[in-house]
Amino acid sequence: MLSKTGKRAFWFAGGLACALSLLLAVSPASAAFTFDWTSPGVISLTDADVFPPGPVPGSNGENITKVWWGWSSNVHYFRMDLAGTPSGSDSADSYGIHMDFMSGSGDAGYFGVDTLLLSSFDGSSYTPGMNVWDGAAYAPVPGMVLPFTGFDFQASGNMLEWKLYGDLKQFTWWGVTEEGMSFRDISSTVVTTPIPSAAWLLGSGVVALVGLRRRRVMPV
Ligand SMILES: [Ca+2]
Ligand SMILES: [Ca+2]
Repeated sequence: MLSKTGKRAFWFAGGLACALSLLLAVSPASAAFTFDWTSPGVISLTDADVFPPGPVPGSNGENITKVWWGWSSNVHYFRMDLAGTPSGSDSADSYGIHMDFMSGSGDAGYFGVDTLLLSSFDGSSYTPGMNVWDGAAYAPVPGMVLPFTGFDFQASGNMLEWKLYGDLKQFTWWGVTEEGMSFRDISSTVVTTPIPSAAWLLGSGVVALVGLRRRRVMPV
């Protein structure tokens, strides 16, 4: 039997172990968005470094090896894996997700791409931003004119992640690295399927309800 003090020490030790394991679980070394890249519906494409779709990169820090997309609760997650961690001497000056989700809008000379999620790299840190085709050029978005409510970015070694808040329809995108305004690497095209089965079920439920209501008010 443990004494009162012994019991207290036991629970304290247990609590400490729990707290430590929690700290380890969220340790910044594995900092990443909470998104689970093994969840159903995730698309991942390994980049083959062929032309097309993109030029062969000049260095590991510019070389896209894999791109990822996932969707959860009105948030789109994009991920770009590189052959090496970008550094001052081995990097692209821009890492981006180039998207086309609005038909009839976008640069006709660039496959109708209308939205760029960009992260400029200065050799040590990233500056994220979003540019949208304004009819003549890709310009920073003054507030969210698109169906987005915001975006987020973070990098962990050779893994870059963008998080885009908003409900979008199906769209296409690819990962791009650029140096001095010229492409270094372009990944294969990803076509998203952002409507999960739960939303389809809800949608058909709403349709059924509307049908039911219509039938009820139909004159006899
Ligand atoms: Ca590549
Ligand atoms: Ca477009």
